[in-house]
Amino acid sequence: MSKEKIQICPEFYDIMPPEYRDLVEQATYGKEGRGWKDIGQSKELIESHSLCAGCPESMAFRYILASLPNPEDTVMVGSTGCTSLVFPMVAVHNIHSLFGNQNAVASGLKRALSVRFPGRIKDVVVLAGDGATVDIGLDMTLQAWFRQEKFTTICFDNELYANTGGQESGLMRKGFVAKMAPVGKTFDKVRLPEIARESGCAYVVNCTVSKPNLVEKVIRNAVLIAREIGPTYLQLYTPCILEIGKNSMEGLQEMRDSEKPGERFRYYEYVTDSAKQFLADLEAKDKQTAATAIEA
Ligand SMILES: Cc1ncc(C[n+]2csc(CCOP(=O)(O)OP(=O)(O)O)c2C)c(N)n1
Ligand code: SF4
Ligand SMILES: [Mg+2]
Repeated sequence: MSKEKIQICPEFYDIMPPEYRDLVEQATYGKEGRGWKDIGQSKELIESHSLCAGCPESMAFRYILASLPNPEDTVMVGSTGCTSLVFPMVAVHNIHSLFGNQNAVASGLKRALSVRFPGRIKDVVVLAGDGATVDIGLDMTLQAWFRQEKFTTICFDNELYANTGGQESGLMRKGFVAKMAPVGKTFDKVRLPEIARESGCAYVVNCTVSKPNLVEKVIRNAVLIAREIGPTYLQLYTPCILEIGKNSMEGLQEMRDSEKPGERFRYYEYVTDSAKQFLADLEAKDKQTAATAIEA
């Protein structure tokens, strides 16, 4: 695996924006053990992305992109929302799907890739907002899990429809008043992680993106388990600072506050027995590889 797969076509090299050239040349493709610590020297997301200044989604994007175990052979599937503004600026293959259809598109894509590239590992990762995952796309989300489609679904949960100005979503917390939901949410946040567990996901995590090493771990686990065992689901709190009235420096603290014991985003993890065994085998293999490297 190497950067060869994402080289810019020589005929177009001169006219590509310098930021894009940099993106392709500085990505950490082909590097064993890549992770969030590479972010200072590598580039998987153009800095001039179109999210609001300080939006935690940009942080989450960078951690995720840096942590994908197989970026050259990964295709991400996005959906309409703030996240879809970012996809044109990332150095990983991606497809934009009609709002809510992302898990149906990913199902077909994953199957088509296994036919088109037999014997080669191809990972598919859905990344969509809570409106796309839980409201308009809930049918597609659940049906992909029921069918045991082998890909990862990541929901950037900002607890509302941010991109259209702040409407209520199923993941909005009770009582919250948004700019375009003035009455306030009258019922509790839908417990999608629980539904994911009951719908056959092999690995489910609910957390914030405040800790890069944690994001790296859960991304790696989710992608590798989806590849070998079955569907995986990550619900990551990426607060819409604009809607909750925070400034661009306050997103991190908001996440830290929301992950305290008893809060909405305290760490939750569910792992099936077969996925646990898979992770234990993987860890043993990693230790063995490290020990062999030291000996050599
Ligand atoms: C089929 C369709 N329905 C509705 C819309 C309008 N729309 C665009 S973004 C959006 C909300 C996105 O909310 P969410 O998925 O939570 O993402 P966020 O913007 O919060 O990151 C809606 C309803 C659309 N573009 N396409
Ligand atoms: S509207 Fe909210 S979620 Fe969207 S980019 Fe701005 S701060 Fe982020
Ligand atoms: Mg949202």
